[in-house]
Amino acid sequence: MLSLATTVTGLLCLGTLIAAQSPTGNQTNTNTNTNTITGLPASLYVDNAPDHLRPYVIRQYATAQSTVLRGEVFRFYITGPSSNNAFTLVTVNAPQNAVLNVLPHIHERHFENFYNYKGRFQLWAQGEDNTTQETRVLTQGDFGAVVRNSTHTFQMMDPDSQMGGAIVPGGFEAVFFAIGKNRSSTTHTPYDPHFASETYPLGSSNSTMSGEQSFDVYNQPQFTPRRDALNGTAPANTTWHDGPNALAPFGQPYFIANGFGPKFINNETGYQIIQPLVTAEQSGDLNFTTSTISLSTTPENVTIPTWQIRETVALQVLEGMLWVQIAEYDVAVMTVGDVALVPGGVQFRYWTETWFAKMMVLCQGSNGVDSQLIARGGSYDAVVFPNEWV
Ligand SMILES: [Cu+2]
Repeated sequence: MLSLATTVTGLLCLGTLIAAQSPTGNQTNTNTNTNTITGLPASLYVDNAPDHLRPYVIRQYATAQSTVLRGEVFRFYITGPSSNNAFTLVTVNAPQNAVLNVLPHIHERHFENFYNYKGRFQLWAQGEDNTTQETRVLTQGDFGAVVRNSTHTFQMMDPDSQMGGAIVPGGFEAVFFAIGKNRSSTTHTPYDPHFASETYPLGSSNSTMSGEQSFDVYNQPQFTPRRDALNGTAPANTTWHDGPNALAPFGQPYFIANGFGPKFINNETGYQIIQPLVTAEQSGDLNFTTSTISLSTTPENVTIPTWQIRETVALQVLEGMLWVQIAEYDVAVMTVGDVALVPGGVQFRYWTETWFAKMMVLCQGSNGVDSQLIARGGSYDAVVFPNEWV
């Protein structure tokens, strides 16, 4: 149903734009049709991230420049070119793995976010200056921030796992294009099932990020991942799914279990619960924020607000469905995993008509959707909104 609706919407947009074009190339816009999208491509929907900054919506499991590396399928919903280097948004689908999925390594210039969309994976991170080596088993909604100069690695643990998140600044996908294999799939299956029965020894030729220093990958062969996690965490004195997690000071890696991080509520237009994962403090000079936002429906008689933010914003649906209207495009109805990218300065609105929806917001700069909602909201101590409207 959804893909049919998408196709129909795409065709209607195309028809509108073609009808509006003047055969003489006259630049004067005398067309009063409000559906005309001046200077923007006819369709909002893409199957691969565009090669330049523009508004777009890309569906979960779209081609998204799919790349295979060691049995993992990487999809790049947002790339350096599609975000003007603001950020890359990648997901990884892979089978359970008996060994590490990647050699331990460091990025000197890139901040790598690890979000668990489903299943389980284990993440290791150790900050600069030989701070303690930390590891966590991440389940759905858990988050790990691998700041620059942290040694890190990961291992997929469940057959139906999906890992991913933002890498800042944008453009890091280049290393995967260089060393991975271009993938095509007629069915768009999350990953190829035969990957599950194959083995991918670490360090085999053309299978790891070994020696890819020009791409900001510095292997750390001396790093031995600790295997002493108990209840999904090590060292033993760490809080994981049994108490609150704070965002770390600038420069340190950290982990936030789903629902155990800081929470804020904004009730200007229905309820929105904002759970920051990275704020301006943690991103520093990289200057980005990312949060999850849990949304109620919009009460009757409340006008859905129009946003216009100076810098680029991306929304990805995590639960329920999201309605997004960008520039003069028709409303996009988005479901789990779908991504919308809105360049700075472009007007947009979002809302949900499902009773509970959750999305990830990714904002360039320090005044994005999440920061503004928090500034106009208040602290909150729950992951769900109240029983009654205010
Ligand atoms: Cu990395």
